[in-house]
Amino acid sequence: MTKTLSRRDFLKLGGATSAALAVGSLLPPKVAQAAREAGHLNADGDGFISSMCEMCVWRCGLIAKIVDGRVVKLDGNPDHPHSRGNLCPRGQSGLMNTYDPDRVLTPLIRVGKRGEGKFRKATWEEALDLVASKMTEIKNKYGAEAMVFSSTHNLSQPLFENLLYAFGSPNYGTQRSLCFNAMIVANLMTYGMEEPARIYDDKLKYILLTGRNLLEAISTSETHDLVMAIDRGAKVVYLDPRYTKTASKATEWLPIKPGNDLAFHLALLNVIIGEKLYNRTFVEKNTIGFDELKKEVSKYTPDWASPLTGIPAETITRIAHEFADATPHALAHNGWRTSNFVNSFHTQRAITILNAIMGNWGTTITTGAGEESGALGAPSQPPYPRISALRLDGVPWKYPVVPFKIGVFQEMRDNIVSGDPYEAHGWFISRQNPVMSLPDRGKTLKAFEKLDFIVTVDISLNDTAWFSDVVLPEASYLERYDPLVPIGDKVFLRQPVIEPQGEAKSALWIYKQLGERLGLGDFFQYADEDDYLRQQLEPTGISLEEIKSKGWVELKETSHAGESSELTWNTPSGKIELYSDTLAKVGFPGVPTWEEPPQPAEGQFYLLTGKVAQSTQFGTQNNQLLHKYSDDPRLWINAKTAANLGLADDDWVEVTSSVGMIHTRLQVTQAIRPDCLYMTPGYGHLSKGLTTAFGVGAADSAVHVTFTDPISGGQALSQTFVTIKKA
Ligand SMILES: Nc1nc2c(c(=O)[nH]1)N[C@H]1C(S)=C(S)[C@@H](COP(=O)(O)OP(=O)(O)OC[C@H]3O[C@@H](n4cnc5c(=O)[nH]c(N)nc54)[C@H](O)[C@@H]3O)O[C@H]1N2
Ligand SMILES: Nc1nc2c(c(=O)[nH]1)N[C@H]1C(S)=C(S)[C@@H](COP(=O)(O)OP(=O)(O)OC[C@H]3O[C@@H](n4cnc5c(=O)[nH]c(N)nc54)[C@H](O)[C@@H]3O)O[C@H]1N2
Ligand code: SF4
Ligand SMILES: [Mo]
Repeated sequence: MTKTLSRRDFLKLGGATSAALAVGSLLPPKVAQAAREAGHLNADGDGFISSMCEMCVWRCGLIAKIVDGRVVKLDGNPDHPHSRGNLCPRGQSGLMNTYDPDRVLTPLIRVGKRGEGKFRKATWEEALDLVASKMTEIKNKYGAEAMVFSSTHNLSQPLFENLLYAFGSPNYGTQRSLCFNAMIVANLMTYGMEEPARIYDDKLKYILLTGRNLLEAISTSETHDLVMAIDRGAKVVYLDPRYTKTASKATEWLPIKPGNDLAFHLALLNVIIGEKLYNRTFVEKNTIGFDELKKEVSKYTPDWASPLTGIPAETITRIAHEFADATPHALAHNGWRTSNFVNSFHTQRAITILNAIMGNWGTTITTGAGEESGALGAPSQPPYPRISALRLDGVPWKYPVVPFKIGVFQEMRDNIVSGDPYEAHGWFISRQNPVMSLPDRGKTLKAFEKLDFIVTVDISLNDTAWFSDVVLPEASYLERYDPLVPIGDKVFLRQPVIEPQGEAKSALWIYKQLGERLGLGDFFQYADEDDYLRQQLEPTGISLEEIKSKGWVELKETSHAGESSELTWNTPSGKIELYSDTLAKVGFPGVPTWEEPPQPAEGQFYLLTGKVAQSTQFGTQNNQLLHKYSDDPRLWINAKTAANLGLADDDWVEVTSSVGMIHTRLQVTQAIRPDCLYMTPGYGHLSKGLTTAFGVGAADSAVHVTFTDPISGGQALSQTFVTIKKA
């Protein structure tokens, strides 16, 4: 089974790694030299270096403690707004991703059959030449569109995107349609911005969380803000078919029937508008389409919503009143991975509109302090080639309101399998594990079979790399520079805190090398990482040395453009669009409208998924520190349901959907609705290159059916219905 690593082994391992580096002296000790110059390390090579976490997309600021050239501890950077001095358990354990004995530290070229896991080590020269020649061959024979690209949000993504747009392919898949397309597209249609509402107002009195499990699906600063709000006595109403850790801290847990959050929020709008509890002055001045909204929601009374949601009508009415009473310090939170059903876009619009009509702009909703690159420079480059080929994911020909840069990743595979409207021949994947993260794993592997060439950039032999032809090893986040990150009036730097192990390289280096080999060198006009960062800093007047020494700097001049008392929004009307003409013009309802979600047939159950605090998605289960604190994942089942089916705790069961079957053990619990089952995602790996995680648990992706919300393009994961029986 899985092997565990004692603290002594762990220390030995770090020692062995640094010894190997010293003996091999493959690389000059650039990091140590830079760190010494910046004053981080003393003459013995010990000290503290500030950088950024990459154990999830929140990217907290970290401070790494270095002893003898090894990271021995990671703490939160108090100056970074995402960490405020804290790292979550994954962030603190991040050093073990870097020191994982399963790291891929040289380029690999497949020698066995796909999926057999037989690779040989190769030099960078050979691997990059091979990737460039395969990509060129595909482009010459079938056109650039025959190469599919996909990656998940990360700091080197601009370089990856540069490569694919310069190459000329329209086919780009991101994690967003697997994650929060419903939230983003709803906010874009309403406010013209992606995410205007988060918990940050320190006067918040009332928080409505629709499946946002912030105490387990952690974003350090926002999780902290929620905890502080609870501590101050804020009321938290939490909707989730499961009793999660967040439910346990909420004032009120509403175990809503999956897929019916839309009915709940439409009924809140019905009460708030019907009883004129909204902010009339704000609505008149800043919104359009109120009459259309009012007419539509007049149908959706609490009595109507009650049987759909399983929540008493009086409770819905009371919550509407409480929400209105707490305004402007009330927040209806959008949630993140909110693509649960094909009606999730409307659910998100209803939530977003609930905030809008209370007029609490500037309190619970805001222009935000996201990562924006406006203040920074960039290397110059020529314009991208024009692309005329259709996108395989159906944007915009099937999904007219989904932005290009977001896409509908999960829908590409059908077109790859059918070869319609054209055949794809290659797939380039970076920092992503689509074999696990896309629903219907069988379909993903079938799409892979159709392709001549698959290349993956990763730090380990993840399940996707396992099925690839070439694997390119990126240096881990503790070993590399990435492009700078501006947040508000500060700029943060990810910098190496140790030397890259083995032959691992930064994405800045990898994509430049590939660009040059593909004849696209003009899109990568920087000599090396330092030069790239200097060009980014150029307009700010800040020196590279200054930012390296502290890990972040304050921008000398912050642009206050756009801060005026007149509120405007980046929508076609310049107002908050309660009714959206953009939606109506392409045949979708202009206001949130009830769409009945599909329901399980007799004998079937909703299969729910959801994050756990000690792992991130599909990439940290092999981390030996985190693994040690994880229970073996089991399938949650309600105690009554289990009794009815004659099943008991720890029984092995067979779980079957229309696309697959898995075996797993049962956890009998009261913490879930009787019509639902729940599985922890991220287990049941196919890659034997993940020696800690392999053999643990089962993969929900193997049974998830692909359903896509027709408006936002978000996948609808809770819409998978399964049967179970004793195995
Ligand atoms: N520890 C940890 N933290 C993370 C991540 C991680 O992997 N691990 N990932 C990060 C990322 S990328 C994301 S997107 C966020 C996700 O953050 P969240 O969206 O908060 O997390 P999830 O756990 O995906 O889903 C939340 C809940 O939705 C419930 N749910 C399922 N169907 C329905 C439904 O129909 N209605 C309602 N009301 N609830 C439903 C599930 O039971 C689950 O508890 O977390 C981020 N933070
Ligand atoms: N069943 C199920 N499916 C889901 C979800 C769910 O809850 N359940 N959640 C959905 C959500 S919210 C999201 S955001 C997506 C996420 O889906 P993905 O984006 O595919 O998943 P990740 O696990 O974030 O992918 C991480 C990969 O990046 C690699 N990696 C880690 N660090 C580095 C690095 O520094 N460089 C490189 N090159 N690679 C690195 C890891 O080894 C791993 O292989 O999944 C979605 N799919
Ligand atoms: S929330 Fe945790 S894993 Fe994510 S960046 Fe912050 S410390 Fe790292
Ligand atoms: Mo996500």
